[in-house]
Amino acid sequence: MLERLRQQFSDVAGLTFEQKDALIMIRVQNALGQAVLTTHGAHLLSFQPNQAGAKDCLWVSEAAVYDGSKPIRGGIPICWPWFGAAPREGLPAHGFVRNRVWQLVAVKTLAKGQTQLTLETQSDDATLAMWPVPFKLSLTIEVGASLTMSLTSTNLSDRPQQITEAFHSYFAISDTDAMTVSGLEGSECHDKLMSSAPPVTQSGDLAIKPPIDSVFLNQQGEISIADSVWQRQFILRNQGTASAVVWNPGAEIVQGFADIENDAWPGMLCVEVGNVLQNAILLDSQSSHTMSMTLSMV
Ligand code: TA6
Repeated sequence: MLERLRQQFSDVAGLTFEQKDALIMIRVQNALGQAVLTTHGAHLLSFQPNQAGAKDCLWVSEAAVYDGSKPIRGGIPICWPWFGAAPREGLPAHGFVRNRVWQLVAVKTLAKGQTQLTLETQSDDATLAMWPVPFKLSLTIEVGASLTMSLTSTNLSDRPQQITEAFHSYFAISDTDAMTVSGLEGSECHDKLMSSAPPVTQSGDLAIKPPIDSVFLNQQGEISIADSVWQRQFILRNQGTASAVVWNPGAEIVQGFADIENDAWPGMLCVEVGNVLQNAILLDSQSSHTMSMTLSMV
């Protein structure tokens, strides 16, 4: 597989492949930025614009597992065709595509120097046993001074199908105390840690006080994630999404995660965008839907 990929894409500058435990890692380097992803889950693990002194935008756990048995903890996992708890017992949370090997089908250099990669996965006997819907999923990732990810879902069945989905991004941060998230104002906040509480309308910016696990429905406009210590801000510009999720487990809940060190939670913050809960997408038969996110760092 590694050799086949090296040969297939030998003409693309700045693209290298390597093995990490059971997974194939793809490293992208161009004049504008750099990134690392793996075919396991089409999971992006690292993104850094080529700015002087820039640190990685993404956090990956020191205790992450690369043996292919479970999704990697950190980076940008793709949750699909459901977000959160599975529709029935025995199925994985956040869907199954983050734990499948995707195919890298195309890589090209765009006119302004970004590298664009396309990965795909589709239904097979294993997915149909979990979710009886024929589908195709295509992800394009553009690595430049900013990062753009676009996920296109196609319903190949003969009837409408509902999906929920998210880019479950883990951002690298100085400390949760230093973080403020803006752009959620006016959205409908569901606090998953107080599931009996009615939703409230979000007012103003969100200061991060872990634990936090909140879903913001009907979110519109760009989201900014400001780090007052590292003095940087992530800007998320989204299309085809109506929901955002903010998550950090904090000191107690983190102890339930075998793949996060107990003291690592202050260094990461998940700000996810997608279509979840009542913002689910209803895909007509033989039709497609695309959600995209552009991440810039200022
Ligand atoms: O997006 C927040 C969340 O759904 C939390 O409830 C939390 O459990 C987290 O994702 C991690 O989920 P995972 O399935 O990756 O362990």
